[in-house]
Amino acid sequence: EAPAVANAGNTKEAKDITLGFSQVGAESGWRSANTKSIQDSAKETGYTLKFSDAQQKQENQIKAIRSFIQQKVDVIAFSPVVESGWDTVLKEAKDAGIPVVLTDRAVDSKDTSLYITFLGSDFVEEGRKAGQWLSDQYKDASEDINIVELQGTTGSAPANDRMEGFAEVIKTNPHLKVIASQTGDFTRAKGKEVMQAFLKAHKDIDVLYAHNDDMALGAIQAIEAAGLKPGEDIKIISVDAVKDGMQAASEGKINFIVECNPMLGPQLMEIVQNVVDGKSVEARIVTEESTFTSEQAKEALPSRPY
Ligand code: GYE
Repeated sequence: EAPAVANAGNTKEAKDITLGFSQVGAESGWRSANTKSIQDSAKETGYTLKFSDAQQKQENQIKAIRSFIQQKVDVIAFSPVVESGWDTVLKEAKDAGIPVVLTDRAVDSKDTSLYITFLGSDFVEEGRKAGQWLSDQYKDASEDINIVELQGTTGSAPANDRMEGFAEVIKTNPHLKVIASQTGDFTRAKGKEVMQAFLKAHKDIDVLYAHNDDMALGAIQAIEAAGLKPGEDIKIISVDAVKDGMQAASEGKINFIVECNPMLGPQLMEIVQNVVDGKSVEARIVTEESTFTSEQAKEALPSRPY
């Protein structure tokens, strides 16, 4: 028997609860782990999941949300590819009486009544952790340290915030200089391509800060192809701590990884349950995360779940 839940006097069995989820895409290892977590958790709870992949395009997400509204799902959840431009469609959901949950990425809407809660990481804090490690590494530097930055998807919360947190911390050390910063769209292919261009344009790159592991992994290919040693000739910091990233870290090719947890499924299903039950939900739910040096990555790798 599926557990019954109540909504304003009506009881609904788990199997009668439908969640519409609009995913960003399949751009990275993080995203694949996130999708799997959501699909597995929906199955476990017995909810019906309508899952839609937007292929990194906002217009596809807006279409998916409109279709969820038409299908009268019980709850809509989505991970907004970029921060701005959501007010109209979120108002449509609100007018239809369908609660919306933001997962993973934030929106910049002033009207916070347009969604119930935002479940995800603190990306500014992730950027600060990356900057702090670097700042500590070079606290005695007497010359300029040239940093190149591979940004995530332009206009996305993690790209904006990881850039901001990092900049905030490294500015306390005047020798840390970001000499180039460009988007690699969170993908391996673009990370490689942009790093190739960085290497052509700048002869003296000391550090790469990549907003995710996949871009760092692409950049590592470009660095090796240029006859340089990743992790030695160029120090590398990235964010996520997915398996391939942790593998590269354990081999010393990535020096420091800031963890970003993609396993949001179980918490999302709990939120859906509470929303359907008419219970109150916290407006912001932050996931817990740590960091890994190469040595710590080597130790943690065998027991990483994703
Ligand atoms: O870091 C990156 C993915 O929004 C936190 O998106 C997520 C980011 C993650 O493509 O790998």
